[in-house]
Amino acid sequence: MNKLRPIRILLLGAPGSGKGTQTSRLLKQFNQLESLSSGDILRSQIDAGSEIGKEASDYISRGELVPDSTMVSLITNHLKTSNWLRPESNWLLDGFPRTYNQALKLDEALQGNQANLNMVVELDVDQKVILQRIENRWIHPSSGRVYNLDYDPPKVPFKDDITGEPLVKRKDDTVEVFQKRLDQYNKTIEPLKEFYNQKNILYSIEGNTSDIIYPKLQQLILNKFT
Ligand code: G5P
Ligand code: MG
Repeated sequence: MNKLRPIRILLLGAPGSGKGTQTSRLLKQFNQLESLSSGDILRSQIDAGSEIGKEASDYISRGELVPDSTMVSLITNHLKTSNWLRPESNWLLDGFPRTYNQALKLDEALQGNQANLNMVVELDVDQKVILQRIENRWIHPSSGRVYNLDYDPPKVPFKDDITGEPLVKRKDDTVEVFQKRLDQYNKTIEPLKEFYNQKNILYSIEGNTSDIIYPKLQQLILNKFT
């Protein structure tokens, strides 16, 4: 898979649509890819007790978005320190940008370095099937690995497959907060999609399971980047 053109993908999708799940599958298949999940970064800042973590914690537990200015500086810093602002870099973003304003700022940072996004994929999953997934989700906080007690259970109950460390529940995975996250997503997604549609890099993949979506996603990438 190393002969592909540089791949720079953004995954869009409602909370629980499977962005993290698709990301781990893509990383296994396309070994030149690295990924960045804005939610994982925020959760690690919270665990570390940093200033950003303290600020973000309240927003996250209420199911609200962390302010754009905080997100833009956090993520652009990460892009710089990871040396991703290069024309030949390959990476995948999960969860950032998720407002029009964040998209504009990211675009500025990328354009100046000839490292534009070249594919934006919306995971289009019926929102009625998502809630149950969230109630059964357990995560390994330090790696971001995601499990589901029904769909993708750990080999040993409540332990991470790789490290054996305990799995935890996310504080925002309650019915009430989840509904707010979903409402928030529905309110902000259209302008974001329109922004990338105008650049002709927006794709949408429909499917009510990750097993239906993954082969389509894989094919889309192979078609576009080979
Ligand atoms: P996050 O962390 O970015 P969300 O809400 O965007 O959170 P989330 O919940 O992480 O997205 P996901 O990654 O799309 O969902 O889904 P996933 O974890 O892969 O799958 C969900 C569950 O379903 C898992 O248990 C998985 O195993 C299971 N599953 C997957 N596929 C299937 C299937 O086919 N069938 C079944 N049965 N199960 C399946 O953001 C969190 C918060 O951080 C802040 C906000 O406060 C946000 O609410 N934040 C930002 N704020 C402002 N700007 C930003 N850019 C921000 N980014 C984060
Ligand atoms: Mg996620």
